[in-house]
This record gives sequence, structure tokens and C-alpha cells, in this order.
Amino acid sequence: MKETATRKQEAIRRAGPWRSIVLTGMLVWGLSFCFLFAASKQIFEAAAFWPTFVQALPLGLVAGGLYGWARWGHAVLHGVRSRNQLDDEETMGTVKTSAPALVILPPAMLGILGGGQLGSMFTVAAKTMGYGVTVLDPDPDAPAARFADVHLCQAFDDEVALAEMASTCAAVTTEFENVNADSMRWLAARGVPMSPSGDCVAIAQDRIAEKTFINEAGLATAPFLAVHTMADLDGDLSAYLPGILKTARLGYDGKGQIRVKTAEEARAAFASVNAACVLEKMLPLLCEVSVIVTRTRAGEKVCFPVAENEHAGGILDVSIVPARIKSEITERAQAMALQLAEKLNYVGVLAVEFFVLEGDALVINEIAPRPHNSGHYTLDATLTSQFEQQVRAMCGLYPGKTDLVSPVVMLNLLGDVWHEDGSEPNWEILLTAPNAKLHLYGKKEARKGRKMGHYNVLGETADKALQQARAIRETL
Ligand code: AIR
Repeated sequence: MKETATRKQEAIRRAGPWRSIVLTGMLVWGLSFCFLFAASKQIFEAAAFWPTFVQALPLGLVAGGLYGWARWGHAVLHGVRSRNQLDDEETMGTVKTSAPALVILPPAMLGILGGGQLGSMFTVAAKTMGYGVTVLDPDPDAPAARFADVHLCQAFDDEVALAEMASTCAAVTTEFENVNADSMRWLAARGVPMSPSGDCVAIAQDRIAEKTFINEAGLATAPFLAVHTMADLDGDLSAYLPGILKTARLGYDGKGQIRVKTAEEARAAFASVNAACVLEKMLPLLCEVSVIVTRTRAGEKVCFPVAENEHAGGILDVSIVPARIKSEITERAQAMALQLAEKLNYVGVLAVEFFVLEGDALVINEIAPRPHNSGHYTLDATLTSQFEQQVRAMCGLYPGKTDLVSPVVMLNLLGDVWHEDGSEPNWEILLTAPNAKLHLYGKKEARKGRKMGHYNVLGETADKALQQARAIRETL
């Protein structure tokens, strides 16, 4: 197996020359001894044992040592050669460094924490490339379990399940920032290559840490106030009002967000959530955009085209690609996202959401340490999908090309589209449109506001695709 060979060579290279020299020396000494002992035709004479043993010593040690040294040298050269081969390949839009990195090849087993729709699409990408997938998710109906080789149906911090992941997976990633960052650190401490790292996930999991990190990286966010206790809301709040009070942790898809106009409303909102929050100033937005970056362990980075995002009820509704903004803003957003990935020393797929303000200013709204809903268009409209990039990054492969094949619009399908009695929407028109691509996540329960699926419409222009995508929704 190629994968095993590569990992074995990497292990030999890392262990250094002496281990190979001594181990192989001992082995060959043993073999030489057996040979000499048998050759002396004194197999049954115990008296011949020790002289033969000593005779075999120099022969075995010298031959074995030389072989061990050569074996180590080969492992080093092999590592360099395989990196060079990759270096020679065209890597459009990729910033390269020459740091050697572990390359994991199929059919290695990859692990993922979380088995929702993002984990499900990751699993399909990984399986398509020939990898095995182990999913950890406490939900017996987790969408990813439909495709995974192994479903560990346990809590994200279950040590028995994590230990199984550690012993069976060549690398582990995540699809949900609500996964415990400590579980990721636990796996890393047992030598499992993690992408992203638990530290990056911990930053993205906590809005206070996240916004502070972004500001410290020299990038802008909306003005915000960290709120740990009611006393934090005692001072002058005019710099943050009207604003949105967002819980610092465990919020996604608009969950845990309350709009407030006055200091009294902010206090009432904080009393109702009773958890650490940020009070964030609401800014006059021209639009929202997002950039998805892939960064590998060796530091190669590549961006997807910028998506323009429209929300409804705090949940992403539509992504339009390419974003209908000036190319200068597009480039600036991509540069900021790459800068942030670099500062985080990030490995994996990172989504960066931006607000575009009057005067073309860009501020970062939030980051997600995983593929993102606004990147689902990449499943049908770019040469490589964001889920394949997640596989590539964790396996130490170069990121794939991200060229846009066609303008595209992604429209989310929430549980609201399902009928009251739980019956399916009418997919007929959608499925008969040759330029529309339906993706359903296989979730059993269609709750209001729950992401059940999405579809991509490819068009001549983004505006035409948007028009068609909206018209299709009317027919569901
Ligand atoms: N997810 C993660 N962060 C934000 C989102 N939307 C995805 C992940 C997670 C799933 O949403 O794939 O597993 C959870 O969806 P639900 O509908 O079960 O809450």
C-alpha cells in the first residue's frame, strides 16, 4: 500500500539514522549467526554456540549497520523526492513553501468530529478520493453516517470514542465549531495530525477571543464590547448601539442573537441569556461577502472566489458568485482572509465572513474553522469543492484549483419549505432544470429554520442564475 509506505518512510526519517543502524544491525547479526551456526554443521553441538555467536558479531553489525544507514538515507531522499514531485506540479494561485510535510494517501482512514451536512459532504469527497472515513457524532441519524465507514455514535468528548479515532485515523478534522476544542487537543496530544488545531477552533468558538484575535492581527471588526457580567453594561454604550447582543459561545445560524436599540434593551437581553456575550454595533452594510481559504500544514494557501451572501431571519438564504462588488474589494477581502489564516497558522478550510460598508470599507464579521454554507456553490461550480480542499489540507496534498466554471447561485432549503405534515416539497421543476443541482442532507426532521438541503443554479450571469433560483423556489 502506497499510503503505508509513505508513512513508514516518514517514520524512519523522523526516527533518525541510529535507530535504523542499531535495529537492522541487530537483526542481521541474528540472521548471520543462524547462518553460520547452521553452516558449521554443528547444529546439535552446544559447544559451537558461543564461538559462532561471536563470529557472527562483526559480520552482522557491519552489514546490518550499513543497510540500516542506507534505509534511513532512502527514507530521507524519498521524502524530499515526493515533495519535489509535488513542487513541480502547477499550483495556480498557491503560495508555496518547501517545508516537508506528512502526505496521507488513500485508503487511509480519516476522522471527522461532527456528522451534520458539512461532515456528510466531507465524507462523500473523502470516499470519492478513496479514503475511509470515521465520523464521531452523538446523533444516530447523523447525515454523514449514511456514507461513513465507521460511525462512532458518542458524545464529542467521549474518551473511548476519541481513543478509537486516535488509533484508527491518520488525521482528524471537524465540521462544527460547537465540538469541544479540548477533544481536539486530546487527539493532538496522542499524535493525531489535527486540521484545524484545537487552538484555532477555540478562538473561533468564542466571539470575544475571535474578535480580539482579528483586531490584534491588524484587521477590522465592528466595534464590540465584551460582556461577562451585568456590570459591563453599566457604562456609556453609545459606541455599540443600536447593536446586536450575541452569545460568545454556541451560536450558529442566527442562534443566540438579540437586536437591541437601547441600554435597557441590552441589559434585558443579557439577563435573558445569562452567558458571556458581545454587544456589537450594527453597521450600515452595503452587502455581506465571504471568502473561503484553504491552508496546508506546509503553508500553501489558496482562496475560493468571493461569495455575496443574503440572509433571511439570521440564516444564510442565498450566495451569489462571483460577488457583485468591485474587483478591488474582492482582492482586498481575499488578501485579508489569507492574512488571517496565516496569523492563525491555520491548517484546513477557513471561512471568513465580511461586511462591506459605505466607502468600500471591509470589516470581518466572523470566522468558521471549517467549510461554510456560503461555499456550497463549490460543489458544482469550481474545479475543486471546499470539501475536497478539506481532505487535501488534512492529508498534506496541495490545494486543488479553485477556478469558477460558471457564475452560480446557491439557495438554501430550510425546513420551512417542507409541508406541515412533514411531506416533501415538489422537487420536479428543480430536478428537470438541467443547470440546477439539488443537494439534500438526509435529515429526518424538517424543523423550521433547519438547513435541510440546498441547490446550485449555474447561469450565464450571476443575475440570471439568481432570478432562476428564486423562480424555482416558488415551485417547491
Ligand atoms: N453547521 C455547523 N456550523 C454551522 C452549521 N450550519 C452544520 C454542521 C452541523 C450541522 O450544521 O454540519 O453538524 C447541525 O445541523 P442541525 O440542523 O442538526 O442543527
